Amino acid sequence: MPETRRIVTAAPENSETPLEKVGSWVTPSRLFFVRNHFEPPTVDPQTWRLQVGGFVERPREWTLDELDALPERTVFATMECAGNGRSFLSPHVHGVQWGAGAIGHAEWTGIPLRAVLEKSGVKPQTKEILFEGLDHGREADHPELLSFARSLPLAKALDRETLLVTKMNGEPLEPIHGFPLRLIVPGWYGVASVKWIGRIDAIDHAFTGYYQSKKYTIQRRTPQGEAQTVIVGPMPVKSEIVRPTDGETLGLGTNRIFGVAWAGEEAVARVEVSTDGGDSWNDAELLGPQSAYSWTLWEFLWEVSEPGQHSLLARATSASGRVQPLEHDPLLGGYHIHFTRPREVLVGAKSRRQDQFADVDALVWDMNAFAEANVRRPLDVELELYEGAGI
Ligand SMILES: Nc1nc2c(c(=O)[nH]1)N[C@H]1C(S)=C(S)[C@@H](COP(=O)(O)O)O[C@H]1N2
Ligand SMILES: [Mo]
Repeated sequence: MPETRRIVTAAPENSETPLEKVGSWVTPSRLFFVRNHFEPPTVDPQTWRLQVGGFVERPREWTLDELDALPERTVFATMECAGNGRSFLSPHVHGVQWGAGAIGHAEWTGIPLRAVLEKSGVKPQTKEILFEGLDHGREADHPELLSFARSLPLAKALDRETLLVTKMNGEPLEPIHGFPLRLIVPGWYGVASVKWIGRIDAIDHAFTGYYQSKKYTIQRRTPQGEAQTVIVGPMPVKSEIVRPTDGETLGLGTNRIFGVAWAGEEAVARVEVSTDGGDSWNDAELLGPQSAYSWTLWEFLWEVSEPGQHSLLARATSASGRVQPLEHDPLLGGYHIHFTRPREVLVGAKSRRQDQFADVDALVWDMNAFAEANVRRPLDVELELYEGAGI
């Protein structure tokens, strides 16, 4: 059976990347998680138009062919849903009950949003750029018909790596991932990356639509100790142990602890692993590129000589020194769930299993492809292989 996404809700589809099967730096599109608030719209690319308006000198509409004629750019970026990991919270928080898999890393190709905005001439009073999807429906606490819409501050909208994407992993966008056109906001939680875009408007005020007022906001403590409401934006630093999985039985000898780590708009600088519930920490080895927006794969080879129960933890540090927290801050509610979550494993007296990480070739291939596409950055794409590791 080929791997598939793991369904969390069927209609509309909300589904997870089968994270424990990750064997490549780029997540295949068909395994890449899906987050839909409404049923995906069916879009006819022949009649589809992108409307650009609001505070611009030259409002206009674009056909797909006209957009395709503009210069392309490619960005590798990790996208995580802001509610990823919600099912691990205690007490329970309302919302889609994601496990760890509302995340993926892909190669996104399209037109810099900036290029399209420049063609229309953004007026000086513009504060934000607003994006509206073609999907709509109703929410339990919002009985009137609602479109999925989000805005970006002008500076992030004009960033050269904020793209209007037509291709994911080198192929035309799949309908469920936003065909024919979606936004990708590298380093930000997925909610910013509006799918099935129909309209873009330059606006002169802060947008307060449903998905950035009623939902997708967090509370933060100011330096003065006051709680402040903030719209979900850049992703914080986080790591995830991919293998072994919770409750897995390992063998004596060398066990590979393998995972991913990301830090939003920053690169990951360090991942540490604890095999004793947080009493002591060891540096993991970072595999392949460490660059802004992209997750970094890592491994730690754990020598175990005694059988027993172990609590495994991983924590990541970003390039600027931000460290993944050990606890979930309740002020964050059901978003920004990036605390270190223990994996409980049992080390048995024997049973050394073959290393399941058999697709290392694919991983190295991905990393080399990235290296070619990003020749400006120095890269270390070496990956060592170990025989007979425990997982
Ligand atoms: N139009 C539209 N865009 C959307 C959404 C949506 O429901 N409708 N969901 C957002 C959220 S919350 C996430 S996490 C990402 C998920 O993108 P994916 O389904 O391609 O993984 O899309 C974002 N863009
Ligand atoms: Mo999301």
